[in-house]
Amino acid sequence: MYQTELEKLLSKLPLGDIKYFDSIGSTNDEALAWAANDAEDLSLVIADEQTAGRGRLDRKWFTPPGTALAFSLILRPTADEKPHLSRTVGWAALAVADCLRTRQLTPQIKWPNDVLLLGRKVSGILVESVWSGDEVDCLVIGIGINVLKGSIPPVDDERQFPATSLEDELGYPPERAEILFDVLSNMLNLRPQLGTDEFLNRWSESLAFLGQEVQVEVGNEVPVTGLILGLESDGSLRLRDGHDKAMAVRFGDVRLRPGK
Ligand code: BT5
Repeated sequence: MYQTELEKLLSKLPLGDIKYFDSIGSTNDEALAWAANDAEDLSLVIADEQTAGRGRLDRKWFTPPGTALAFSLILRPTADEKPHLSRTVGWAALAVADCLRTRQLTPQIKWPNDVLLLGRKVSGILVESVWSGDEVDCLVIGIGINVLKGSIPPVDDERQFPATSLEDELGYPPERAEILFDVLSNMLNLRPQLGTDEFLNRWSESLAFLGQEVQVEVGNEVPVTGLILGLESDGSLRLRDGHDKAMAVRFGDVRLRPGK
């Protein structure tokens, strides 16, 4: 039923091939293998359930059946897009945020890869690359969205940040297929803007805790406290520390929390 509805809606978009699974380990793993093989640009892997959904650094991403969106879009970047690939996570986050805005919600992007509603995580993004020598050949853009209440992980899980679902925030259960359609259309529409200043500004303006103090933990280093100033051109986070010194935090093993 879900698959038929999805296929009908998605046939209206100029995507590559689509693989649908009732249950899978991780849509990103499937998409990475497909991308390394012969997947065409904008091919898509969608699953109703993930049994080994992944976040960054192999953290778990919870995707129980019948409740969430879990999908991975394969991007074969053009030569023009290759200099801007560090902005990909922002591209996906803005596409999710724009979809939620059209439903009268107020999303914020917790840099680098979470979308929040009223301070709770509703969506997570995991971008992974397939290399050819020292060049990125393909990107896999994995997006998980908590649509119905049942998609929220149990509190005793390894959850590090409060979570919510669209159903909780809207007060009614939205159609998963429609949310997926909107996020993918937004991605297609935003794609030509990836390298523009306008794109970077829109991403910056959507940041959670903009102008506020946050604690940033990189790897196992001592957390740094700073004020979020915005984004660097490559999508790194621009902060000002307690000594008025500006600094940039690059992607990687970064955890961000509101300051005290
Ligand atoms: C992320 O990692 O937020 C990236 C999640 C990407 C998931 C998609 S689903 C489709 C594709 N296939 C995959 O296998 N992955 C991608 P990170 O920032 O590391 O956050 C992971 C943390 O989020 C976990 O350690 C938990 O604390 C929390 N978490 C797990 N499941 C959650 C959920 N459904 N909602 C909110 N938080 C969750």
